[in-house]
Amino acid sequence: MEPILVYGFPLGSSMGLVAALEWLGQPYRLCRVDMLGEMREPSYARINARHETPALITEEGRALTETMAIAAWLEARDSEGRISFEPRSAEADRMHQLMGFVNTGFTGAFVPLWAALEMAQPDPALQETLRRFGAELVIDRHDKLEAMIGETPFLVGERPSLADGVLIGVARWLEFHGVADLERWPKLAELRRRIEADPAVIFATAIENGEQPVGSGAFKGHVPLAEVIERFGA
Ligand SMILES: N[C@@H](CCC(=O)N[C@@H](CS)C(=O)NCC(=O)O)C(=O)O
Repeated sequence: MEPILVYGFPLGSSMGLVAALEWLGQPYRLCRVDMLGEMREPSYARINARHETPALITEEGRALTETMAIAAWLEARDSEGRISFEPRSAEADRMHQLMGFVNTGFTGAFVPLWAALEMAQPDPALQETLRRFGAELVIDRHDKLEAMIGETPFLVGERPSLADGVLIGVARWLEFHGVADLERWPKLAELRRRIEADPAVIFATAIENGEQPVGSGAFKGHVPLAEVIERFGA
């Protein structure tokens, strides 16, 4: 069977992995999950006990969670070097370094902002503190990412890689939370424009929006969440 990427909407980090699947060009399916609804239901724990997306159902039907593990799974199947680089090369090391930074400090910086937004029992004073703290963290992590961006068109080299995919699903949260003007980080602004203009990212964004875009041909359709849970859940 084709692997199935379980992706979350709205604004899931998983969007970048959908783009990576398009770049990879091997047959895959998708499973769409409303992160504000069905992902919180007890049955979703059978796919990910931490109630998070993304998750990947492998060709053997195993549920694999955590972005970095899914990225490693994709990299291991990238025999044509479409989304990654020669093992043990400087490019491969840099790609892993950037993915590690984006998936930890950069992504984590947004946690206080999400917490303030999604607080079940509103607490204006705490929410204001979280927003201020989150904005400081996000700006600091953007400063650091800006300093890590080199002179190449994409994060590592001339073409998009897993590092660009992991970044692009998360980076748009800057605007969603209204933290700062992206132009404050000129290299990142240019990089994001380039990645966002890529056909695979346009495809992934349209999928997230519930549209039916025409992709590379690798996408073989959606599988309903109930079926994924029933067939592959723990
Ligand atoms: N460490 C996990 C974190 C995944 C994560 O935080 N996913 C978010 C969506 S991008 C999520 O599901 N959050 C739970 C929620 O929104 O309730 C990974 O890297 O895959």
